[in-house]
Amino acid sequence: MATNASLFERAQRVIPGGVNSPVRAFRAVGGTPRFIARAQGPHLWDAEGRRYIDYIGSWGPMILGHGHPAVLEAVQRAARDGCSFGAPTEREIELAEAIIAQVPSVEQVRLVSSGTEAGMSALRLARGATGRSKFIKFEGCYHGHADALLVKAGSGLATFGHPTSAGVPAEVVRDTLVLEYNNLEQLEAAFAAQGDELACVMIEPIAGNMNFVRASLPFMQRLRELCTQHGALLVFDEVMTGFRVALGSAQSLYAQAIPGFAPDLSVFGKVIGGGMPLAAFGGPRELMKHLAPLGPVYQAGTLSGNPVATACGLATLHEISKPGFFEALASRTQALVAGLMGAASDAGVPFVGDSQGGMFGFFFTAELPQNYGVVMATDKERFNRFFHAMLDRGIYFAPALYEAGFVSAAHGAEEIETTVSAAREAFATLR
Ligand code: KE4
Repeated sequence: MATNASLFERAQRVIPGGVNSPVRAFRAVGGTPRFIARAQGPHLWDAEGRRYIDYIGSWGPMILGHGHPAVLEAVQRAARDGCSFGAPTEREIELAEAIIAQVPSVEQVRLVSSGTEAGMSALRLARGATGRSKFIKFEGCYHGHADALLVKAGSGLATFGHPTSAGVPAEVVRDTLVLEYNNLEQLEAAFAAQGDELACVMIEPIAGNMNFVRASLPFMQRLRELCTQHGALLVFDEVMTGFRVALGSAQSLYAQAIPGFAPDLSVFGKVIGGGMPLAAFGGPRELMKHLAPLGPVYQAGTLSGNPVATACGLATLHEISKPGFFEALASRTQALVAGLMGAASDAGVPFVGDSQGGMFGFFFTAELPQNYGVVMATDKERFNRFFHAMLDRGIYFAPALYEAGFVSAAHGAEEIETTVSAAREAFATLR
């Protein structure tokens, strides 16, 4: 029987780093990645037959758990009718209608195949619609690997970014301004200096790419005001939070707290594809009309709106739209975080967590971090030891301290209890 180690060794011969996405290689936590053979409900099984409770859920999509019967049936039926046509289908209309039904700020959506493609296209649309090139993103937010978005803060305030990746020419990120998340002072200064030159501000409303950091209400309210005042578009990257933290996505939470709040463009992915390659970006007709074939902003894709992926996404959205779904998911996720915090407190280990809907995060520190710098200053050594102590006990958390975690509807009270009791043992080793 192949082992994780033998598969990893073989994979590295033919795939760079042995993985098709870097975070899967366990380089942040060390050790050998688990090669997954199959999954069902809240569980994964690796190549050695070892079972894990899965808190990654494919980095968000598997909100129903693995192998939901209604989703499987929809995917099998769709595949039998044809895997791809390169022509419009009714199901693309149905999925667009299902997304729009839950997100009042979106009147039209364009379906694509990945969050990167959706974020890249939303940026191009914002630039095309405003005729401006500059835009703001925040340190610690990830919007996919399009060149203009692979950028870190420049030195000092309101200076333009530097590429975070080789192969990205400096001129491509010359118009990308990177600010500190939740930093009102930097936001005010940046808009004062060049607000009228900004095409947009792109933000993860709850930043799941620095584990779990909420944008504060004062920050988000001021961001909305400044964008409106200067004619810059507010782009919500909800690839991770969309249909995950609430049925109406994160923007519905801000709209509850800030009357009339809405972003101008939204980016979705993960949950809306139910685990198949599907993402989307959308907004008011006034903005979406700039897109080809109507307008001059070009964007296209061979597999956009793929008939099997749309079937998977539709079946998923149908299930999560059922009454009580998010209340049950949120209480299960809250029970997990409360259980972990209680176990850490009993062991005297500085540990704090937060959650919204089916998304959670935790840090080895006393207070919830408000920005990337604080997240990266938390206790990495303890995180990595905890990760492996839990993995050894059959609990699979995200293999990096800057990643979020996800609970599915298939995680029952038993899985939460098993996880918390494993954590009690793991925290005891961290004293
Ligand atoms: P994809 O191109 O990976 O489908 O989506 C990019 C993306 C865009 N926006 C946000 C907020 C995202 O979280 C992502 C992708 N998330 C990562 C997890 N941190 C995917 C995991 C990976 O890169 O393998």
